[in-house]
Amino acid sequence: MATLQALLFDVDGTLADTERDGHRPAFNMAFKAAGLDWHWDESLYGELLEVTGGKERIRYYLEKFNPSFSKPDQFDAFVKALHVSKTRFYTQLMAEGKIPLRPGVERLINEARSADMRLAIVTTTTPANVTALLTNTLGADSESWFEVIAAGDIVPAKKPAPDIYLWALKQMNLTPADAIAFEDSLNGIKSSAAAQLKTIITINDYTKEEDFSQAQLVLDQMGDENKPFNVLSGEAQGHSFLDLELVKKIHATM
Ligand code: XBP
Ligand code: MG
Repeated sequence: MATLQALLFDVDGTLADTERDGHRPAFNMAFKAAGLDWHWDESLYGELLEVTGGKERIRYYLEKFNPSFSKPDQFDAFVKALHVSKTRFYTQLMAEGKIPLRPGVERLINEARSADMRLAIVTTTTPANVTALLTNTLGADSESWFEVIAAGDIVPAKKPAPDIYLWALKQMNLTPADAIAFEDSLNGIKSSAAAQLKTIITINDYTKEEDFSQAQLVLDQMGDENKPFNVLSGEAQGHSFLDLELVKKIHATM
């Protein structure tokens, strides 16, 4: 059994509940600023999350939920510009500091750093969004804690394809057996599992009904000493919150 060397973190939904209160309002602000009457409410956004990537999600929305919209001639450029505007609104929202990290995230990252564990971010969101979340929650220099930030359009095939995880592992010169992934969604675990990574899931409101049968451990949150997690599947082996020792035990199970 390989020794655990690296923790690979998804961002949206895993580090923070950014989808409902960050990305969704930012999309709506961009639509309004562009003079579009589109509005993505919480329930519609849940359906749109089927597709990862903001530009891809806009296209999917038009195809499936707003097919009568007459596309402008330069449609690719139109989607790109709308998405640039959305990223601007999203990073502004993060700068306002309204979206905290989920329980236990900062504690686990700090513990992993103290133990010289290697860290990476593996996400489909735009790199500027990762910077905005990390710097406004963990501090100005926190991006440098992560050896690799695999994000956005680095690989053309976003999650659920394994490509972004495989890219990150390659950059770190690691095999899948050397690392473990942290995810919150079905698209996320499809990606990490297809990259042969063991995966710990922390669910959220958008993902709680999804199929996590490929996960080694499914929790409602990472939790803290005074805020125990609920175990939805897998073995917490006597632990009440996700610390590095439990992560190592999960990594070591067959
Ligand atoms: C989240 C995503 C992203 C964000 C939007 O994936 O699918 O597309 O919703 O970000 P993950 P962009 O959980 O893997 O981070 O608009 O920048 O694409
Ligand atoms: Mg996610």
